[in-house]
Amino acid sequence: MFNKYTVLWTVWVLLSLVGAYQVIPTIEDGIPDNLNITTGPFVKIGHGYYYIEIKSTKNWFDAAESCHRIGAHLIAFETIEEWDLVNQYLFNNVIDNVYWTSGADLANQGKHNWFSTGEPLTLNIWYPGEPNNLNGIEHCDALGDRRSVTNYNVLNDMNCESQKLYICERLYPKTASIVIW
Ligand SMILES: [Ca+2]
Ligand SMILES: [Ca+2]
Repeated sequence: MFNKYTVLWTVWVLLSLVGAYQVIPTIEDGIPDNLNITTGPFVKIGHGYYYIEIKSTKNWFDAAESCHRIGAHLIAFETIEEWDLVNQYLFNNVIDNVYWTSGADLANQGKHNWFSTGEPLTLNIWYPGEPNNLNGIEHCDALGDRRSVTNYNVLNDMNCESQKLYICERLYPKTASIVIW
């Protein structure tokens, strides 16, 4: 009999607790501005976090592996806003060279996708006449080679084996929090 009341009392306490507090888990994109978290070596540009290698040149495959080693991928430009913001950042900081992106047509010749996301490269960010697969050996897409003042940089398919700098992009951080109400 005692055990029965103990069980009932325990259930009541648990129900009271559940009734008194609403526990609301939430997951949001990004990091709240009031949290002082160091995201280095990644720099925040717009909503994205990027690592720009400005010293060590590598072939495209090696560059991709280097990004993976720091929990990132070669950059993919999903929107023209991202393209503009990153290029403005490079321009403002006088980071002026040629950088591997994740763009490539290694899977299907002539069809350039962002290798890091699998999505097709649909933005009009190519230099006129590119991608041209020059000499039949250009399958990896590099950003750079500023050729006009209005367009900071351009995209060009190049030989994947050539040594270039590169830009990695970290998948958006998420903030998990629990609200107890
Ligand atoms: Ca991106
Ligand atoms: Ca080319």
